[in-house]
Amino acid sequence: MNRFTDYIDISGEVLNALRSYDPIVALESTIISHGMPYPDNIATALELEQIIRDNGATPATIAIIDGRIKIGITSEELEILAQAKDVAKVSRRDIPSIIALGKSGATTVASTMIFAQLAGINIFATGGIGGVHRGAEVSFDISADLTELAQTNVAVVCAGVKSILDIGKTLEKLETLGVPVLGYLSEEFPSFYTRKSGFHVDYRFNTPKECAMMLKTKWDLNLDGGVVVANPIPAEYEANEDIINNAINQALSEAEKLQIKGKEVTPFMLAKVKELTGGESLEANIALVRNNAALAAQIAVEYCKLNEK
Ligand code: PSU
Ligand code: MN
Repeated sequence: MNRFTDYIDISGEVLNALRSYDPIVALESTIISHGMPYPDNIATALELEQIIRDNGATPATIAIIDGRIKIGITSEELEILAQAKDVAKVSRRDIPSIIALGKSGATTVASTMIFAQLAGINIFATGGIGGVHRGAEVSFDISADLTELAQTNVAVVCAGVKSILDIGKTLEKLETLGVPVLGYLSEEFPSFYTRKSGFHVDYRFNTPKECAMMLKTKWDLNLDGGVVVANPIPAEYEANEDIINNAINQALSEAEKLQIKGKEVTPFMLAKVKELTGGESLEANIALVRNNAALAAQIAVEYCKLNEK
């Protein structure tokens, strides 16, 4: 017997939406605990939830609190995640240990996808996904987000990947894994802080309805796995490319000097880039996740309509 429900607490708001087959958008918590400074992280998390409601869907922020999987969190739980004391970064392989030990954890793209799918949610908004790190041919550092996208049926609306990663290798790996990459109103794959990366996407999609039809088609055909919906940052919020690239290069050389390894690499790089670019990167980061939350909600609304027919 499948006992996964024994481990999950679903908030009243999300439960109501699930029961009436209303559109729902999942949100991750690593972006709160390890991706943004306090208290901007709380303000942003609350704002994202509101943007999703304003666009006609129900937000479901996902995390592990004291060994319980939370689908939809309270303001007290948000405070715990935002302060990030004793909050682990939880990817697929960390899940059973964190739960069995009764600890709290912030979910990455991979683990948020897993819990979203368990709860019956298939659209998820975030900032950027993990990918193939620069120098992966030596370090083997490739995010578990990519293998999750290959097997878990959740669409991830993001602003591409940060150039702390090797964008070309990340796209190659997604191709190998059979993960579709859609460009929303764009022929180019965005690089998080800026709209361009020099790499193209296979297909441009122009409306939330087109995206929803693509998702329905994929999953109707039992083509298991996720989809990357790449939604470039709005032009007025783009960061200065030179400032970002200088910061990334400096952060990379510091990570190498300090021999940062394993799951610490991404949080270290994110924190360093943030420190070196100050307000510039944070403002862009907040603007792009807002943009992704709105699009994800619009896709979720259209996806629900298609399934009502
Ligand atoms: N990239 C960002 N911001 C983030 C992350 C990545 O620009 O907050 C987080 C996401 O939660 C992502 C995780 O799933 O880092 C990837 O970590 P790793 O590379 O260790 O798999
Ligand atoms: Mn890694």
